[in-house]
Amino acid sequence: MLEFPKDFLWGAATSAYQVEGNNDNCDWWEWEKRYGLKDTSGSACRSYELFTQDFDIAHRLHHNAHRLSVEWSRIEPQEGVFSEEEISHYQEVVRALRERKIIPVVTLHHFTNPLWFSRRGGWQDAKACFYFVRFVEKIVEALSDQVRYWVTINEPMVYVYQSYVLGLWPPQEKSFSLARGVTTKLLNAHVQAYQAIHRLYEQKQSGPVFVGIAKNMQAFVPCISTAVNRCAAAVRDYLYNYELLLKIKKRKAMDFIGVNYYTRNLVEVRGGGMGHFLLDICQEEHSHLPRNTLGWDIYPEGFFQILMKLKSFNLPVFILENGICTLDDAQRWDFVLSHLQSLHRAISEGVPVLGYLYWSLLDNYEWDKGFAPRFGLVEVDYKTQQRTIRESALKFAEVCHTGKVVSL
Ligand code: IFM
Repeated sequence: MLEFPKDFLWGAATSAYQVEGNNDNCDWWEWEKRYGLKDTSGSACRSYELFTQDFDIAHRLHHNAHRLSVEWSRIEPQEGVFSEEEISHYQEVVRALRERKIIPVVTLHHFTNPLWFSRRGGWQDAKACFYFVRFVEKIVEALSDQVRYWVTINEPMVYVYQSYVLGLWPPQEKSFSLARGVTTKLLNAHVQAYQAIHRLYEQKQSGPVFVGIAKNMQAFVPCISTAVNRCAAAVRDYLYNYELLLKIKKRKAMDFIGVNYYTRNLVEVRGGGMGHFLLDICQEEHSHLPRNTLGWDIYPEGFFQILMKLKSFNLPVFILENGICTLDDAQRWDFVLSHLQSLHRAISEGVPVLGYLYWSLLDNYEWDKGFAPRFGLVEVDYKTQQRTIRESALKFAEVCHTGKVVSL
């Protein structure tokens, strides 16, 4: 048996837009309709109302931590106007977790922006950081006596890639220079939010606080091992996985590194020029790895490699997301087990890890992919909102309870 550290944090993650439902005052709500998506988020999992039921399930599954996000567009529905009612709602939500002895891990930005903010230019606006930090101060102040773990921004590079490189997600821009500008804004927003949160806790003498960012990390593997593919894989690994983290570390603005890991990227440069070098992936069927229902390779080895490279940061690592969408629940359990084995291997080789949160507690709204991908430990019937605990959830519950998994 492989044994995890005694005070390890075990649980699952969600985000407001994907589970709450009816977040009708943000850019995604408007965009998903304008874009004509087959599935719009609608009432999603109705967790805005059903959160106590969801947390009862997490409690029964022996989770001792839970990651959720607060929805900026609810809290600040108009520029500079804060809703006391919504702030109380989130106070109630984190209280509900604590009453169940579940440690809340709260994300402040998870892809969505208030409509007023996006209409001003969103993350391109010169005052973007100012607006974000003002919101952060307001909500952190309200939750500081109940929350110790904060995640400033979820997957900044994914946001930039989807919204400013691919031009798929709102605001659907396609420009390397905008992408660079927004990346810098997100970096500054993180640093300023980090400083604001620490300042607040010091002023209130609210005890220790831990602030990090949720970094999506991918293994970059050359497909055919040519010099150009190897070189592109190394460059992408640095730019995508580490550059931002190194900058944050340099500015001393991170108490832990939040890692979201799912898959690998099979690098195959198919033409000349920077675009090909940075973005091309294998288009043939060269990968023989099993995949999730979105076609992502399942590659637990990459998880280990990435964690090992984080060792040099000398900071605790917190796995904030790791999961699979699949219609085969046995495959879900294989995924979790193999990734936990990789994680344990990294821990035993000296990587300090605080905890592991599976993505996701519930099936939920997978952005432009709609409701079809099933990531949940718990199945959601979107017609009745009935929750059904999957077999994999029970197996994971045993791990959360004992802190042990079978060895390879
Ligand atoms: O659903 C997303 C989540 O919002 C961010 N990380 C990846 C998940 C699966 O795609």
